[in-house]
Amino acid sequence: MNLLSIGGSDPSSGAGIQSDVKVFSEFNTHALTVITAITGQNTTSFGMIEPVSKKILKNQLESVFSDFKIDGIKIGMVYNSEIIKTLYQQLKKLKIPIVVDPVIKSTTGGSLIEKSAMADFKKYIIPLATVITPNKFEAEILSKTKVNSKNTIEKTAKIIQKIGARNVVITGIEGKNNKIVDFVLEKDTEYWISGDKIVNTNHGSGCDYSAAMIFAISSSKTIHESVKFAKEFTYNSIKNAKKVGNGIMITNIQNQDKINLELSRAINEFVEIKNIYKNIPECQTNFVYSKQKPKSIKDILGISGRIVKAGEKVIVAGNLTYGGSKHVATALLVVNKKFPKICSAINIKYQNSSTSKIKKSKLTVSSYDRTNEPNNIKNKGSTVGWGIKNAIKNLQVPPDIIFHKGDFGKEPMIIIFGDTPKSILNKLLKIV
Ligand code: PXL
Repeated sequence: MNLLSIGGSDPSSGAGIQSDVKVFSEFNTHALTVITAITGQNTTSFGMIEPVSKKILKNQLESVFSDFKIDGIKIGMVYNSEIIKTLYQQLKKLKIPIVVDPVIKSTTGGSLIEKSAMADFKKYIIPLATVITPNKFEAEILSKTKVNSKNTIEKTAKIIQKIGARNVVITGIEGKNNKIVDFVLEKDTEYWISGDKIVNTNHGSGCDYSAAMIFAISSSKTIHESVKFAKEFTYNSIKNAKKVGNGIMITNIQNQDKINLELSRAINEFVEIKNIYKNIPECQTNFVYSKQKPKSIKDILGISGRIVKAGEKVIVAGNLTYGGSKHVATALLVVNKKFPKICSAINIKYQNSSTSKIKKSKLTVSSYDRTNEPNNIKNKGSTVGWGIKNAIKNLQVPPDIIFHKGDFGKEPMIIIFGDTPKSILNKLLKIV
């Protein structure tokens, strides 16, 4: 996946373009950048701003758009009217998701947009937004409304939606009991998403939020899922913030839930494998990754929906959640009990062409026969556990693949096993 960040350069790498490159890379996507302005700043003070010329801005845009398929765009600092109008000319005809982070002031006090450009920002940039992510302060300025109650937050979001953003997420509202709440206004619904508050002053959290948001939306997550994803990602980045310079801390996107990140990355790669839709079974696909020594499927991360076929495309319908998969997670649990290194699995369609490829792959393969399944297990519905147990009974080394050829009304299936999601992809590419 290629994601484009349009914004300002921050030499401290806490925010702006540099921060977005870090976040996009963490998701294993390719980060493209178009720089609108160069700032001089660090963790203690904000120095100069020099906007780039229209000429080089246009040339940067043409460079990325003429070469790359871009899956999503994040717009951050835009600074002045000339930049805003130039961006609009390039972006107005696009049909890809755009997240607008309406940055107005930096934490250290710098103005990130000229006052005289606010009208053009509303006229040209806000209507480009699939999602706009103002904090309370930014929402007040955009809507010219003071936010001091639930009602005024809703009213403010509606004003911003009227200006042209399809979905509005007002972030970081102080809630009761040490909670931080985001308010979400979609086309026809509105709701609040609450999370724990962390008290620290940091540089970069807004950028992390909107960057994670464009990744989630470009990965076909719904607005609701994307908000939850961005919120959790940002929570972790704030929790892990580091004092790198002499002033405020910089958010740190490392040390996120590694299981979640590795699986997200692998799912991303999986859906982009050419013609992979042909390998999605009727019951769809799940891809799971377990904590060490799982006790139950609650210790195994999986998609709460499935990876599904949509024509010749494959999309992820659902969220990564512990306990999100029953079938594939149960299979993994059984294998992991005997072979504790095996922590990841995916199910794909069994087809006649699979047999010869599996043979050639030299992977360790086992199988079970569903027609031998005792009736009491069939009726209880725990077939997969029974089948996998049978398939590994005589194995001395961990299985790479376990398949079955179905039963009356039951679809044949392959499950691939491995230590990590990445190793699953390597095995998968040998047999599809
Ligand atoms: O966090 C907003 C932001 C965005 N872009 C740049 C910045 C900042 C905050 O300082 O410097 C370039």
